[in-house]
Amino acid sequence: MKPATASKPAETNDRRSDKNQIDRPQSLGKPQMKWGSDVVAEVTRRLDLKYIALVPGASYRGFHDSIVNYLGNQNPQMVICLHEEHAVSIADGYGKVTERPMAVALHSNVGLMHATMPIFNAWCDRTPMIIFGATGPVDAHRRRPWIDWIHTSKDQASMIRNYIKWDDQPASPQAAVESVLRANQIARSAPLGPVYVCLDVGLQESPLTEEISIPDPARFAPAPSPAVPRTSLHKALKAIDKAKFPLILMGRVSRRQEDWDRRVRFAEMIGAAVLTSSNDPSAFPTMHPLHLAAPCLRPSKAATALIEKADLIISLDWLDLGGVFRLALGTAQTQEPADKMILHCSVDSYRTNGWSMDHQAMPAVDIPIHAESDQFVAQMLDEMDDKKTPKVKTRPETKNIAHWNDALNGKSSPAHGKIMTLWDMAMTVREFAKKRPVTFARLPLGWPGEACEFDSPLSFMGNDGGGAVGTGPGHTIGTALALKDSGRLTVGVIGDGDYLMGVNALWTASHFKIPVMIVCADNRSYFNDEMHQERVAQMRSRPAENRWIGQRIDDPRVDLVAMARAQGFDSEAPVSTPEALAQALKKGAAVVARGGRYFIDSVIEPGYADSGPDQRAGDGKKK
Ligand SMILES: Cc1ncc(C[n+]2csc(CCOP(=O)(O)OP(=O)(O)O)c2C)c(N)n1
Ligand SMILES: [Mg+2]
Repeated sequence: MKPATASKPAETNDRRSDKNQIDRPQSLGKPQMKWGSDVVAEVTRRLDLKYIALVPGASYRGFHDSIVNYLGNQNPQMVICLHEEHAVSIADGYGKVTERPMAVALHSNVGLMHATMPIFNAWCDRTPMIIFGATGPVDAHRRRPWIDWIHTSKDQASMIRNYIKWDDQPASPQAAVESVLRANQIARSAPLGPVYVCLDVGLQESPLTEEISIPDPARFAPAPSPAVPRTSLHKALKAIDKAKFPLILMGRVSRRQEDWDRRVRFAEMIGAAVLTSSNDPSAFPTMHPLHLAAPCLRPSKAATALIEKADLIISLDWLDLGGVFRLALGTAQTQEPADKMILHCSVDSYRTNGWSMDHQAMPAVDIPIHAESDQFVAQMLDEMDDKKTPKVKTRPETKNIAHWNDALNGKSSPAHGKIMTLWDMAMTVREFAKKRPVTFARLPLGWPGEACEFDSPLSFMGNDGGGAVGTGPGHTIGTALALKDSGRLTVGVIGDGDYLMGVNALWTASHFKIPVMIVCADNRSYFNDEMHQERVAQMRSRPAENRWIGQRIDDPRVDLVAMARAQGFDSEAPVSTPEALAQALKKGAAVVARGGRYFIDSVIEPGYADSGPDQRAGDGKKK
């Protein structure tokens, strides 16, 4: 936005009230492509990247000028952030919803250093993202004294190369065209992920000496996902026919409604039980009669029983298949693989490297499928349609198992009249979300799977793939940006530690008038780690009552509401009972429906819903 002047306040306010009129440049005339950075901006526009999240910096002042004064700050539009960590987290939240990259611009080495953690997180999330960085001038002769020298690093991408799919530092405007087109192609090829293009100041700030032609990006588009060989489809069909109790582990799948519908049809046609992960975005209707145990990350008792019973496991890119078998079946990792027929569908090995262990333990697999899960499901349905397989197959074994929701037996009502536990809070939120289309951008540690009533691929966007505290606010705002015209209510439920680490992401939501609600599970503690300290103390026969030291965030108590209000959010006093939380949620929904932003400080007893350590605290041993 142009700074307000005393003579024209009304005009400034009017401009600000139209969300498409935020931060509009003036007096552009008819901009011509004249500088190196204009070429990069032009290719970015043709790739239809709507936003570029950034914290400014002189290393990319040429590119910055090109976005404002050459592109008119539209397609992409700058999304200004108060920390590089938020810029990347917002792009991650946006990319998870849309499965399309958002652009990010990071200042030289120092901005990139601030951004490393959420870039790792985006890598683990398999989120597409095009990150522009800057350095130089690489030509030392052109460097300004001091500042240009400290902000020039050789091989800057080496800071993040282990957790991005590709990087480049083009040396000419012509090379930059190819570089950005390739960045787009790689980021959008499965498995999706972040890429980095570092722009030399010399390249950005040099005038063009010849006309640069920019080809049609459609001819540099990513190829469709690889198809499943027919022999593998036939093997899968045979295994399904033979199985008495097939179980589908629905892991990383697409956000598309038609893929969701196909997954439901597939499970129904083969009569398989279904499990989903509480860490990944929603993959299957959790209230469906075949979704037999509540979503979980570490297998719960009910999930373990299903895994034990299954004679065929169909893993749709389940995040940690080997780990799940180890936990549920007590098997030793590779040496003693699960004694079941296992089909595993994933393209993950296309991007696995030797630095990051996020590929997880290696499971033994009888029918490996090197394709994306939804491609596999679509081809399986085609095969079954061709064979005229009956539409719905009910297996007696599946029919006789109680649904997780029935098994709650009234436990879903929160206790009234006293300070909430996380369970009470979760049940109150579940009740609230039943009445409207809600997208949970995030859910906090220890959140019970029993509160996860999901009926759409956009019900839940999954948690931080990299276990990265501080990304919750940014993810929530990026999700809300992607969904702002969808009619869905975006809610980020996050821990107080996560909130406080990423809190100044909230300002960006206010500046861009992004409708969103943030609800903080405020236990005044890094509680997850209290559980770890308790466990260590117990293992060492030391006093577990000291577990809170170095973990509690309550002396002084941080005014979470004030921190939200200071950045333009509406909020009221903290709530600590289910009744007050229900009221606050209703009020917040009304504020957000009017295009506003609402924050709720939901005070809870320290503790998790199962009164045990969260998934991250586990030692992997079978209990
Ligand atoms: C960047 C980062 N720092 C530290 C940790 C270790 N850690 C894991 S969970 C956690 C506590 C998070 O606190 P909060 O969001 O309040 O959730 P709670 O544990 O209270 O449920 C911490 C510090 C981490 N995962 N990431
Ligand atoms: Mg906490």
